[in-house]
Amino acid sequence: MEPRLRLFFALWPDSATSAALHARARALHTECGGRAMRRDTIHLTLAFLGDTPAREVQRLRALAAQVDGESFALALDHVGSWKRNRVLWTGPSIVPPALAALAQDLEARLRAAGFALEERAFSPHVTLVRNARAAPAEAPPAPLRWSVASFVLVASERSAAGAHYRVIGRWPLQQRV
Ligand code: 2AM
Repeated sequence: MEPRLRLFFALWPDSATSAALHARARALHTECGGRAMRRDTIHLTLAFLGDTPAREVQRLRALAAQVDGESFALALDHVGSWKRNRVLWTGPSIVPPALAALAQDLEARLRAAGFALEERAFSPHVTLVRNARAAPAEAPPAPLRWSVASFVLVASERSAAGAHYRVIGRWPLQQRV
């Protein structure tokens, strides 16, 4: 059988940002129960491809290298919860134009290359807790600033310890002058 991978494009936090996001996840877990994301799994998804033949990675790499995105600062100043799947997440209250443009460019290139994507609108979020028992307090969180200078292609692998995310490609975003 042809090998397959579960793939998605994402923003991957640097070490200081992932530590701060993980601290936020632990605080939410203390408040609302559920299961905090492990530090090494915390990310923001740009485009979810799902189950894909492994041979497509080469084409995905070529496509990602064509993306002409700009670096940006992301202010993670909002915490939200989704009742339907009991996810607690953090995200920006204002989506930076460079992030919207990056997600849009990537999506357009993926669709043009024949990759099937879901129709739902891009809603940038970092999942912090799953299976939460309650919604978090309304209080705004301490501001967390993430300097985004690259995006990645990730393979999601399952093991006894849970999901493991392997970064299989990284592309820089242009520094604005
Ligand atoms: P989530 O954090 O809201 O669950 C890997 O599964 C990543 O892809 C997660 O960040 C997940 O978002 C996102 N994703 C987007 N669409 C998905 C889908 N249809 N199935 C699974 N994960 C999806």
